[in-house]
Parts: sequence; C-alpha cells; structure tokens
Amino acid sequence: MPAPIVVASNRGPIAFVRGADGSVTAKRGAGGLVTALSGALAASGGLWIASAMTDEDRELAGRGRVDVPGDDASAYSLRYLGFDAGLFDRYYNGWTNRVLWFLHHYLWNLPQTPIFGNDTQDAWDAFVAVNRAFAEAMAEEGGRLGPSTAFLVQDYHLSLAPAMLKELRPGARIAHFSHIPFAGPSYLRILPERFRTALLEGLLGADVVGFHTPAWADRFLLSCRLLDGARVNLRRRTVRWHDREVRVRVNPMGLDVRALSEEAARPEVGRAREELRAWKGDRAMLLRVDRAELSKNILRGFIAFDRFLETHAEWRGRVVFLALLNPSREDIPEYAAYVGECVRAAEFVNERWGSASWRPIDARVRDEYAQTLAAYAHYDALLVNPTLDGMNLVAKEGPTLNTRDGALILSETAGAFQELQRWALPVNPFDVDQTAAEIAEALDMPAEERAARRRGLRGAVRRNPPSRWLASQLSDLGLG
Ligand code: ADQ
Repeated sequence: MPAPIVVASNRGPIAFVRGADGSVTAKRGAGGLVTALSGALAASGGLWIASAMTDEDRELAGRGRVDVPGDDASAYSLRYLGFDAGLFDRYYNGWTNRVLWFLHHYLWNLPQTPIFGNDTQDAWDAFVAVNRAFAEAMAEEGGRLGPSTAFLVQDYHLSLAPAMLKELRPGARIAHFSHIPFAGPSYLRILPERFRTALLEGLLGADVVGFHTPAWADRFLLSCRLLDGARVNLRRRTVRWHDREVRVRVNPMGLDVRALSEEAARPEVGRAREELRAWKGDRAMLLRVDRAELSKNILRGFIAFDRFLETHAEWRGRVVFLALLNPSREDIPEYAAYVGECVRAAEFVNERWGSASWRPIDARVRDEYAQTLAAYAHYDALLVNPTLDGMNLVAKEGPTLNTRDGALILSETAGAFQELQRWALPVNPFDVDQTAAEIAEALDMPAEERAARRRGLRGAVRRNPPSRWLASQLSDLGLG
C-alpha cells in the first residue's frame, strides 16, 4: 500500500449540484489536478480537504466525510470545511482574489492601487483563520492515517497552512504547489512587511515548494532573501530555514489528454462543432479562450487585431476572431470594468472594419464549455497572450483538439511557454504591433510548417501527463 496522501485545496475536486427534482449529485471537476490526484488518492486510501463553496457543499460539510464517486470502485473521501459566509468572503474575495492574485500577477495600477487599510487587516485575519482550519484538519487526518502520510497543499489560497501544519506535526511530510506565478522581491515589497514575512514563512513550512516554471521558482527564492535568517542557494534551489532545508522544485503540470478527448466526444460538443463550422464558413478563424480575467490580456489582444486589420488589408472580410470569455470574479469591480472595456474595444474594431456581411470580432462573455471544446477543433490560429500566467492550460488544450493544423501564438510570460516555445509563435504580451505581426504570420504560414509545428505541440503535451506531476512531488518528498 502506498503512503497515504492528504490533498488540501480551496476548491474541491467535485461540485455538488441540486437537480430539478431536489436531489444532490456530484459533478467531477475538470483539469489535470483532479486527474493527477484522484487515482493516487483512491490507491492510497487518502482524502481531499476543501472549502465548502456552494450551499450544497455546506450541507455536506456538516456530515463529515463524503465519498467521491469514481469510474470503478476506486472512490476516495472528501472532507469539506464549512466557514461562516462573512469570514469566507473576506478570505476568498478580500485576500486571495484581491490581494494575492493581484500581487503575484503584477496587476496593481500603482499610482492608485493597492490601498492597504483596516479592510486589509480584516481580510488577512480571515486568511489566517481559514489556513489554520485547513492545517488543523490536515493534522487530524494525518493522525488517523499515520506518520508516513504525504500532505499535498495546493495553491496560493493555502500559503500559510504548511507552517501551521509543521508546527502541529513537526514530522509531517509537506509539499506546497503554486499554480500561479510568484511575485519577485521588488513587487513583494508592496505588501506590508508583516504580511509578506508571514507569507514566505508560511510556505517555508513545507519540505518542498513547487512551481510550474523555473522563473516562478527563482522569484520565490529571491523573495526568500527578504527574510532574516533564511539562507538561499539559488543554484541548488534550496532555502536553509530554522535548521531545515526546504527544496524549491519546478514541476510543470500536464494535460489529461484522454479525459479531454472524451469530454470533446460528447454529443453536445459535436453539435456545437457543426454550428461553429457553419458560422465561420470559408473564413479563417482566430480564437482565444480565457476566463474573463485581467491577467489574460484580452484588451491588448483586440487592439492587436485592430492593428492587424489596419496593416493587412488582404485579410479584411476573410477572418473572424472568436473570443470565448468565461465570466469570472464578477463581484470584483476591476473585473467588471475590464470586461466592459474589452467588449467596447471589440465593438470599436467591428465598427471600424466590419460590414453588413462581416463582423470581425465575436466576443462572447458566457460560460459555455461545450462551445469552447468545439471551437478548439476549428481555429487556424490560437491567441494566448496573458501578461503573466502560472501555466495556461488553454495553450495545451488547443493543439490537442485542433483539426486544422492551427498555429499557436503564445506569450513569453505564460508558464506553458517553457514547454511549448519551440513550436509556438512567441509574443511579448505588451507589444501589440508584434502581436499583430504574429497573427499575420500564423494565418499566412505554409501548410507544411503549420503541420510540423502542431505535431511538435501535441508531442510536447503528450510527453507530460498529469501523473508525472504527482510522481515528481511524491519522489521529492522521499516517497515513491
Ligand atoms: P486559469 O487561470 O483558470 O488556471 P488555464 O490554465 O488557462 O487558466 O485554465 C482554464 C481552464 O478552464 C481550461 O482548462 C479551459 O478549458 C477551462 N474552461 C474554459 N471555459 C470553461 C467553462 N466555460 N467552464 C469550465 N471550464 C472552462 C490557473 C492558473 C493557470 C494554470 C492553472 C492550472 O492561472 O496558470 O495553468 O490554474 O494549474
């Protein structure tokens, strides 16, 4: 029997939803994380700890452990932590979404934001309380499962939990993995000293601190130099801290190609593929797929497309830009304002270049996953131009499902660039003229080159299955 695994993440692996008949059913979450961890959890008899996010989750939180249904008998357990709604809002929206996300993606507009005041302290206190609840739950489960338990703590929401857990169980084997970038020391100094020190100390409670790319790992190491008493070795990627050696590791998460292909084979995706084929007709298609999110750089994408149409008259009327923007964090004012600006920019381009028979940009701000999977099949070029992105799975999903040897235009600052750069068209996300030039390059690319690049992209994605991500973390912890 492998060592038991306890996973902790803010969002759980499944969403519970109430049907029209009032019964509650479980829907498995998408993404490599769930795939990578589900099998290992089942095999090791471990469990997953997550925040209750919905009313249905909260109902289940009161009942202790919940069985997560598997394809076979290999189910595992999930333990929901229920929080007071106000506390959860201060932790989730107040701290993790409004402070940590902005911090690690360099999203503040420094002349005006951030403004740290009493609200910040309240949000921080809630962040501490939620992290403590996670650490206590992990310690309790570890006590039940035994001393060989491996704790896999996921993402920036739980940056403090590793040190809290280490204090409760000094012998615990703990890995923390950040799915997003990490702010470098200059930007991190925007945070008041008490917060940034606690964040770094929190992460250094883990034995292994993991990131998707060398750039984020190195920024974390450089940031650790802000801590008195931390000895950072950049070459070996270690931090000597309180008589322990913390290893910082690079471990890019892969895509579950089989699960994605199965999802794309569903009948509603097939129907959406037919609709999109008819909608696009003979025109070439540029695609983008994102959460409607500040760091995804949607606005500059539309500005770049405007420049492209300005400088490449031969493409006017012959290409459509489909932007599928999944609504996200709509309660945060910066997001609502940004999405509004993006939509207005798309309208501007449509008015400037469009005609009765041609609408250059179709920006759809809707939650339509089937349509997203369908659109991947049809693009001639996929634009992935985030200003910063921990990994970016869209850059991997597109080439996996595309059927037209479409080209990938990819930000040098997306984590996925590390693995895909040989076959992608690179862009500096801030340079709209370069982005416009790469859109032209992608659409004009000779068929042979397109095919070779897409083979390369698919190969790179297939070479890194999600199981590798998990195996590396366990081996870094001295297991497996
Ligand atoms: P995200 O910022 O959300 O993830 P990304 O990696 O691109 O960014 O993942 C988006 C995912 O959402 C894709 O798998 C996509 O297919 C899916 N999706 C799109 N529309 C959807 C819809 N309507 N409903 C459900 N799913 C939809 C964060 C980090 C990334 C990192 C991932 C994983 O910001 O950098 O790659 O975590 O570690």
